[in-house]
Amino acid sequence: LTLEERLASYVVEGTKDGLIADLDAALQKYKPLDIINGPLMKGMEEVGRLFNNNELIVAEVLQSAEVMKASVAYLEPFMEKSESAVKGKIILATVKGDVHDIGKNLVEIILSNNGYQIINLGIKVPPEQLIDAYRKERPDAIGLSGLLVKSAQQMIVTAQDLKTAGIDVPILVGGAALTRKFTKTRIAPEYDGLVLYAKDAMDGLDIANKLSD
Ligand code: B1M
Repeated sequence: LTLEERLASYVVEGTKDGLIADLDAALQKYKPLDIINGPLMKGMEEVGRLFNNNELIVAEVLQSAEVMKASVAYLEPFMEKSESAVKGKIILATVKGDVHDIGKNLVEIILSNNGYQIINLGIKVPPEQLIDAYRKERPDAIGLSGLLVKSAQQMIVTAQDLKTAGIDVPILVGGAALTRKFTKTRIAPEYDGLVLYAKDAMDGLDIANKLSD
């Protein structure tokens, strides 16, 4: 197997034997984020495909998630960091009913490495908790992540609840079940402030930077 194929296979197999040595080798060739978005994501996509075909069980997918998390944690110190002053404060959460947090945590790393103060509320966050956190923290934006089809619906409910609470800071949304179109036609009309779709963590950073300018 090539280095890239081996990196994907650690995720698919859910094993860490040899992982760090190969991540070190990859760092000689690629930027940390390109390793994540390239071979490691490719492995995750394969995990999703196998899981969908009932060829993997949840316990196995969890092991794959562990490998992904360990890889991101190992690569994080090698990522570029801007020395800039704080550009803004952002609350991040995976919406109610959804436990997927790898993508959200990647967004946290990218934003905090680039001058944002992040309040990460974790997973399965109901609107009430977001509203409380908003009132306590007064963030410049709220970031919502969700990977399940039902999470896209939950984002609509969350936007409605935030609006009812009088909140209108920009909302950044992302995750596999969402699209730009869904964001524009289904979530944005339910909210008074901006609702912006990010296709990945770097896109999220670009949007945050545009907002803070
Ligand atoms: Co789940 N799962 N899972 N899972 N899981 C999916 C999402 C699924 C597509 C797999 C499949 O069937 N093919 C499917 C969803 C089906 C659907 O609704 N359409 C699914 C399912 C069904 C489930 C369960 C219901 C399974 C079960 O119990 N029967 C269950 C759900 C439990 C719940 O949430 N209530 C479940 C559980 C799990 C595990 C716990 C085992 C594990 C998660 C571990 C964890 O996160 N700590 C897991 C995993 C790992 C996956 C897959 C395989 C990989 C997800 C991932 O981490 N990707 C996933 C299939 C797939 O996506 N290929 C799948 C890597 C990550 C970096 O990408 O999160 O997409 P992602 O983030 C991207 C972008 O989306 C974006 O940026 C990131 C890239 O830079 N992004 C944002 C995300 N959030 C953003 C926020 C932003 C901006 C960008 O701004 C705020």
